[in-house]
Amino acid sequence: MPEARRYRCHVGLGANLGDPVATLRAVLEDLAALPLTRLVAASDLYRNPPVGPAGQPDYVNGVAVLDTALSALALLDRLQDLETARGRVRTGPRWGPRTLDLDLLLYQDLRCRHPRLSLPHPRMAERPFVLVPLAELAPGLHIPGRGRVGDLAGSRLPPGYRRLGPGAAVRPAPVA
Ligand code: A4P
Ligand code: MG
Repeated sequence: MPEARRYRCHVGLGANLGDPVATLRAVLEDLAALPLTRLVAASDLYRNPPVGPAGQPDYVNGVAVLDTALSALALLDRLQDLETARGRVRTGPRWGPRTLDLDLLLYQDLRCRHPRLSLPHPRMAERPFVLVPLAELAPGLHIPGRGRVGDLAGSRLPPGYRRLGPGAAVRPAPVA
């Protein structure tokens, strides 16, 4: 039987309630255990100031690279299940605090506007908390219509950013 085609995906991880570092480390293991999916690489984790309503705790953010044979919507379902399993509550203000946020940033080079899924993630190119960890793994990656990740991220850590070290216990090799 031929092996199913695998699609390269980039997933943004964020949390600012509970123990964000422990949550993101555990979620990287959950991502590695998804069916038909391989965790290819995980960035360092970064503590950084919130974008959105003030008065919420700092976030911890990172990025994971997956190769998956799941469809984009099936992968989104799995990501939302993981958010729910970690106590994500979907009430409260837009961009308010959360125990876990998993954003599907890119699914190969798919562009889509579906009621449940926009790809590339519409705000990823403006957000240092996405670009900084993504640039660590894939500086040459192009965000369709926006540019090269390494150029968008810049060469210095933005103010208020602190690198916390690897998110995955065993760090897979960086990707091109
Ligand atoms: N949805 C559509 N496209 C996607 C996609 N590509 N990936 C839909 C994931 N979901 C997508 O998402 C709302 C709906 O978007 C979902 O039902 C899904 O079907 P959500 O996770 O419930 O809500 P959200 O995350 O609050 O919305 P949004 O607008 O995606 O917010 P962001 O852009 O994720 O921002 N500051 C720092 N420092 N670090 C952060 O991680 N995160 C946010 C949230 C705000 N400020 C932050 C951070
Ligand atoms: Mg989100």
